[in-house]
Amino acid sequence: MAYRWNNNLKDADVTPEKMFMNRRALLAGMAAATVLPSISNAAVETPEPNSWEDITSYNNYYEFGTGKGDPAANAHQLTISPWSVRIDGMVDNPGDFDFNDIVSQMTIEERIYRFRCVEAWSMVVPWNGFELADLLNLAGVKSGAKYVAFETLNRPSEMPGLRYNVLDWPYVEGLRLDEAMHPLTIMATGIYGRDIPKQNGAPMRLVVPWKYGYKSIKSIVRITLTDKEPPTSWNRSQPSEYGFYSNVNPEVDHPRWSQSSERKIGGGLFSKRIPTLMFNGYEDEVAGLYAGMDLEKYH
Ligand SMILES: Nc1nc2c(c(=O)[nH]1)N[C@H]1C(S)=C(S)[C@@H](COP(=O)(O)O)O[C@H]1N2
Ligand SMILES: [Mo]
Repeated sequence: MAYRWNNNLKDADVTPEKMFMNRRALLAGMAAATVLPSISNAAVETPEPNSWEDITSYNNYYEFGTGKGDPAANAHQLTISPWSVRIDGMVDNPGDFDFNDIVSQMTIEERIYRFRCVEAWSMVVPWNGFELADLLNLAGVKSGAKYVAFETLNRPSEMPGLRYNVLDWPYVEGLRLDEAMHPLTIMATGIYGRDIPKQNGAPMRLVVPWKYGYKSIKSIVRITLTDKEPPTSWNRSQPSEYGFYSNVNPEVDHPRWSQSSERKIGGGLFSKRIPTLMFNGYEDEVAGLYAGMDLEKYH
């Protein structure tokens, strides 16, 4: 990897408690920062992470119900061991990869990312995980592949929300290959140094910090390399509201509400709306992926 561990994190943002949580990753990050060219944007600071309570009790995971509290109430039913991920399509080594085997071959790091839901709320989450590029390289991406398709588990016996046709199941998402290979794109396997809770997408969920939250597909069982733009669940259900790219963009409103500001969860009654940043604050790192594209058309 050309560079790692870019999260715009300032020393002042890291409380002693959080340092304790993942000293090894933090030290690795600080060491890397001294030898690698810094690509962080000094003007953009990562705010204080949300609490464990906020992150694990206010969720979107429609396979467990559409209410914000439903995933926390219902996801305990999910069996996550054993777990395997099928990687297929345009790869050199297609097959079923055991989750524990994958993790044992990956570099697990902590990254604190801002997270922006399309519903105009946001959170700051200290993820643990590995770069998606490392997993794709393990499978060996064939030349000619242009997109990556992702699929969530579809197990009605453990996911009560699947009986409602709010989306067509299984939940699917997609990225362009260069987005998938970008070093900011991670597979999260933990939060605050603990295993990722089921309501947050155990055992492995995507995190793409410059895109609206729904791109960050949970509990992934299949990853397919393809040369065609894959379907996505939200685009299928409401094509006028949800495009393929779904980059956070304060200038392109959702048809039913403004995307120019957001409310950070956990601020209580007096929480102020804060301005939403282009590409959720990761503009320096990712704007180049979309050079020359009309971001209103390709929203
Ligand atoms: N399989 C699946 N993945 C999903 C969703 C879902 O309903 N099902 N919701 C998405 C949406 S809209 C958001 S905002 C994030 C929420 O992630 P969090 O609950 O960890 O904050 O998960 C995304 N991933
Ligand atoms: Mo969302």
